[in-house]
Amino acid sequence: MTSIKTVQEMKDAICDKLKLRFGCGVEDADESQMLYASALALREIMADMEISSKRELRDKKARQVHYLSMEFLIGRSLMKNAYNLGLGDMLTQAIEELGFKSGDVFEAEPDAALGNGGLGRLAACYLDSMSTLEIPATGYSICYELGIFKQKIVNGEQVELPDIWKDIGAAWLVTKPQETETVYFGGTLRRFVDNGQLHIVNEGATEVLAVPCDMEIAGYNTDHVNVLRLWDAKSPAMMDMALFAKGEYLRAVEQHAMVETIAKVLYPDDTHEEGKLLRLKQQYFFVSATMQSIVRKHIEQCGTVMNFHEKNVIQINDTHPTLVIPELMRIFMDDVGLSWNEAWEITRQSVAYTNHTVLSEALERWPQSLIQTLLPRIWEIIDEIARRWQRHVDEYYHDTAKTAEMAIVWDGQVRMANLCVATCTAVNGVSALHSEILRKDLFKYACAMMPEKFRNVTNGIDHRRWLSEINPGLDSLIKELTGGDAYLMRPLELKKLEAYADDTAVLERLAKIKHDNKENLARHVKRASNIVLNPDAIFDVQAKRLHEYKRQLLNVLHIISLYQRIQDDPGIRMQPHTFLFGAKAAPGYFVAKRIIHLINSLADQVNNDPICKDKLQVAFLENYRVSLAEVLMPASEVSQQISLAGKEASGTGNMKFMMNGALTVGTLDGANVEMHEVLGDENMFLFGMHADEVVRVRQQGYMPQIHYAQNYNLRRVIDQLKRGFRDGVSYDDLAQRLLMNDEYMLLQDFDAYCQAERRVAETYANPGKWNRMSLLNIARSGIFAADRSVAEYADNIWHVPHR
Ligand code: 26V
Repeated sequence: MTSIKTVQEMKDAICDKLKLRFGCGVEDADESQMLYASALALREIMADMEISSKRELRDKKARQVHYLSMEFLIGRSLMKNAYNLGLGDMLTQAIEELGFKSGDVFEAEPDAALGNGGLGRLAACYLDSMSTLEIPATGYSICYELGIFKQKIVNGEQVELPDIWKDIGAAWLVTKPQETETVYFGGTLRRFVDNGQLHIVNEGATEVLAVPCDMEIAGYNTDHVNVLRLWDAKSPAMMDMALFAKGEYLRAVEQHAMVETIAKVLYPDDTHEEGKLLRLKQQYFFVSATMQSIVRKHIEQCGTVMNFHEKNVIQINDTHPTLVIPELMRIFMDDVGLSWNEAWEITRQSVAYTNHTVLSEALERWPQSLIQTLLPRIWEIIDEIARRWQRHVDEYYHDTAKTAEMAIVWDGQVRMANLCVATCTAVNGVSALHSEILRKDLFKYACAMMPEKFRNVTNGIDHRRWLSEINPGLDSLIKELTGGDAYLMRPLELKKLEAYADDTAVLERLAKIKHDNKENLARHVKRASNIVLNPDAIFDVQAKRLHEYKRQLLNVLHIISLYQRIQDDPGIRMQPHTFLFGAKAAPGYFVAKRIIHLINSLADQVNNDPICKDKLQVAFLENYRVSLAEVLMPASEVSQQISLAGKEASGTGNMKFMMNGALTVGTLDGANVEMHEVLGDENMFLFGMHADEVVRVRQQGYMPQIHYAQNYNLRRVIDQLKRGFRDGVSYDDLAQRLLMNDEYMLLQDFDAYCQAERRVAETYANPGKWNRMSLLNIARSGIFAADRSVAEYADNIWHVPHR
């Protein structure tokens, strides 16, 4: 087995790769080439480990997990892989000794940003835990040429630029053309009987080649390596010289171009998005390639598919990969020759579904006509599943309203969530509250019929990345106080920190670490955007996708009211307060983009008003992404988790902030509820309506204008929105939206929110108290480690053993 044991060996390995890949010596290499060569050096080790992990799986014939997700928000991998292999320090030293600043080399790595936000980052954290817990698992997605767009702020507004990552990012990918699959779109079905057997063939379909590009995922402190398989789309026409020879050059090129758009770009999450043909093509493309590949390997191993469900479990990450269900049925019936009932039993027992949102506009529905033409055979199978399901529901309830609500095909639409719920062995939400809402509300009738299916697995984060790797100061303090690095494998060890809750020396060290991290962020922001942050101000942060339900606008309303208070009394003594935002808006989500513009207008006003000096500052951090979060989390002191209760399925940013010692201002929503359970009222700043109150207030007829009429401060803030700020842009549209509709009830929670922010400022004025709370947040964050979540999936849903 290849191994690197000394700094010298690491340097040799890097120089070797520089020579092979770029034909240059270290004296001629730049940072990107050093990065690439370092990646190749690590990959050589991981490749050996991948091969032996596969060998072991084959020998043991163990059950495997297949995690299907349209998104994996990986971020950077060089430091992460080095860390997991135990080579972090050695790599850093080798790079330095070769004459480079290691920081510059690590920063040269582009984020692999194949995801939008929480759902994709969760999948990436789970890959790490699955490898670390030595679970045989594979992730599957699309090898998008362009990840989530790069955000530029121009005159206060978001502008999207393409995210070209593969030139360098490809260092982590190994293409395996010998494992190419073919995916078929369109065509017409023809049935014929041969030897007494009914056969179905699809004639005239468009063929797309799916070529796997594998990324190795090393676990921490283990030789176990799993793989993330990203499918690239290639046109067979390009390879089929016959078409060219027949003078069909243009058709060949046209088809080639059409096919290769499939893996071109990641769809930005837009909850209002119409069912787009290209998105459906992407979904079926990666699902079909994945299932063909899994079944093929299974048959090679076992010679039969009758035990498929015993050896494989397929996790459906949100409804995006739902077509696995009809695709598996198709393969079992049409390719293998099983009967419907046989195929159904095996399929049903192989699939599990995780729901990540209750927003009704985000629940996927596809026009029946689209599926019919694009995927004729898949449509037949869905239609049959839907018919059987409907009969079953009818016999159970004898209630047409319920049948309608639970239907898979209804009103010319295919409802993907209902297809998952009807079929899967397990359905889970991602926090206790969210799972409860699935059981009591979204899927209530299905749950009453099949309560045993419904589970909860509260989300978790990779604490090795999100604490140990990115916050080295805190990491060493924890290791010192808890007596070693046990917490890296057993995150609940963090609890030991509680013993120091009243140790002033420890609390002061904690404060010093935070301050250093704030200075580090300030340097970073200065370099990236030329904004000067005051490291002595409270760093109060809201970083997440921009969505109205997450209520960034509520944060803005409060900042405006603070600003007005300073205008009323410029001599006011207050703790300097810096509000930081990071957020991308879906390019088609107009209101979200207006809110970004507003934040920038407000920042421009406040930061240029001399009365705000050393009091108030607002900064919008451009292009929020994994690698920016890695600098931001360790530097944050206040974490804004202020969604309308009942809307945020879980949140995972909330966990990253908590683990790095930030205190949460939050509603009782998503995983905040479970944070509150371990922290108590005294260690976070809760405010606002609870989920059931939200329902009640809505039923009673919510009238936002009443708050406007009755609350002077609020009225002043909203009037300011209408007038706008010194850049002359009016935000009357946003003001009207709040007054007329206020779907997410900002005005209802405004007062409670301002009070919570007041408690934040008061508490911050007492550093002893603040630092104690901060320490307790870190100490009690262990349950939010992804290792815990993945172990729960393994025990309760996948039924696979783990470390
Ligand atoms: C919807 C769409 C619609 C069409 C275009 C592309 C696209 C991509 C994603 C989505 C839905 C995203 C759902 C989601 O990200 N949910 C988040 O999942 C996190 C992990 O469980 C959770 O912590 C967040 O609360 C939840 O919002």
